[in-house]
Amino acid sequence: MQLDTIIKGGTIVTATDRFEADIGIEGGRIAVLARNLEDAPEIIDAAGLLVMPGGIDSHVHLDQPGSPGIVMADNFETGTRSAAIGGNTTVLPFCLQAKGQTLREAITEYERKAEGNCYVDVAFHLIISDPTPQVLGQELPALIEEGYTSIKIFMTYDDLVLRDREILEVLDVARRHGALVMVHAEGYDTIRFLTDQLEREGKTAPFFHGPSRPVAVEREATHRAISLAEIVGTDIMVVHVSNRQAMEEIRRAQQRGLAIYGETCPQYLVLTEKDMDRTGMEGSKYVCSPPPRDTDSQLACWEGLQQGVFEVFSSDHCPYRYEDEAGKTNTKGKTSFRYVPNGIPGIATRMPILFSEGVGRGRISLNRFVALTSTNHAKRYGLYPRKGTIAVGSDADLVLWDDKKKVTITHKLLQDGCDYTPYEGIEVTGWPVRTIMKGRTVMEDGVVQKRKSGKQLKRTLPRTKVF
Ligand code: DUC
Ligand code: ZN
Ligand code: ZN
Ligand code: ZN
Repeated sequence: MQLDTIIKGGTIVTATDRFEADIGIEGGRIAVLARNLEDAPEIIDAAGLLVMPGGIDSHVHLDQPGSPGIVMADNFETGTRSAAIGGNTTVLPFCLQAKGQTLREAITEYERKAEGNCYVDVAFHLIISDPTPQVLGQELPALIEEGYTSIKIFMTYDDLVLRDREILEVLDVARRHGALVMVHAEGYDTIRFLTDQLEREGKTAPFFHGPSRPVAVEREATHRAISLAEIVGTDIMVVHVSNRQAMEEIRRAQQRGLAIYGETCPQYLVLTEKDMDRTGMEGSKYVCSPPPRDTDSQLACWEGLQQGVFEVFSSDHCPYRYEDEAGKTNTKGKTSFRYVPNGIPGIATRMPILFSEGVGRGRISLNRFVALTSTNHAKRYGLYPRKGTIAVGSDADLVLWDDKKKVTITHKLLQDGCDYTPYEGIEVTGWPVRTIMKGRTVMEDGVVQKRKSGKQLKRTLPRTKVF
């Protein structure tokens, strides 16, 4: 066996193990795990570093159009570059079906945008906004068979919301063909009612984004989504869970034996509603949906991560520039939170924040960190064992992690297309110092290589049991 690369002297950490070994790489895959490997053209010294599966971020938005005039700050090039900075080797963005569009048209559009522009591997979820009989009866079943095995649906937003009947129809197709439905659980009518009421009272600052979609709005929709899934008899992933009451809905469903999965994100661990309470439009830098809540909600999200209610930790990277006509401060001449696009960047900061706040503070183990940032994403979304682990035969997608390195997060470090980070000034201990994809270095010490060798991945059905 002629190895191409050896990663030498590191401590390998997977979702289940921790051991000292060298990694021999051949043809982009892991060929051997053993002590004292020698003889390869490239030898990477990992002494004193943790060697973990490259991060998989299964919830990111790249180059997705917002409402008219609003432009997403990252395309596939800048978004995947920032992903590599943060130790990721695979991301799962969304392919958004616009109303009136076929799914196939949407896929063609997004795959064209991604082709040749990605620093890391990419696999698309579908967003269904227009579940016509043609989409549900023909397109979707065929696409699931092709490897588009996860679909996001929304219970809110003018352009995206599905009625319960439509949700049931999508869930039923997913059940019959084995796909996984990801649900944005916030109730449309209540948000509209509260938004109108707040505006009438002159409460239009970014802070009021929170009160326009309180915990009860998310809890109610979570409960309803779970009930609809139970009625149809299918699995769902409740994404971006922000608080205790929604988390408890998922926990109760799991305790009743339902296959309901949960995801939470960095913003729900380290931001609160107070971050939106700043002068002028400054608070809009923290506007995302669901909104950051309070410190008990943060505690609940930690509990969910610790206890397995949440099986994946994603960024929900959804970047809009702050100082830009096309971004956060474009309020169409009016100053209301209603016009602030919902979403914040976080593709590079996801792993460092969870590592520092989670592993560093003894809230989660190193193995759980790997499961939450990589392995469980691969299993749930049909990429395992090619992705998400360190094993012979798997892609050599790795992150070399300096667990002692102290970094103060600043936007400049992240190399995304946005103009700020909501995590500015946060100090973390532990940082990715090298990202390796299919055996080749993509990022070293904050420098991203020129080569954009990320590919679009085909996926299998997400049937693997994660725990
Ligand atoms: N949902 C997301 O998943 N991302 C950003 C905005 C939203 O509502
Ligand atoms: Zn969402
Ligand atoms: Zn309930
Ligand atoms: Zn999202």
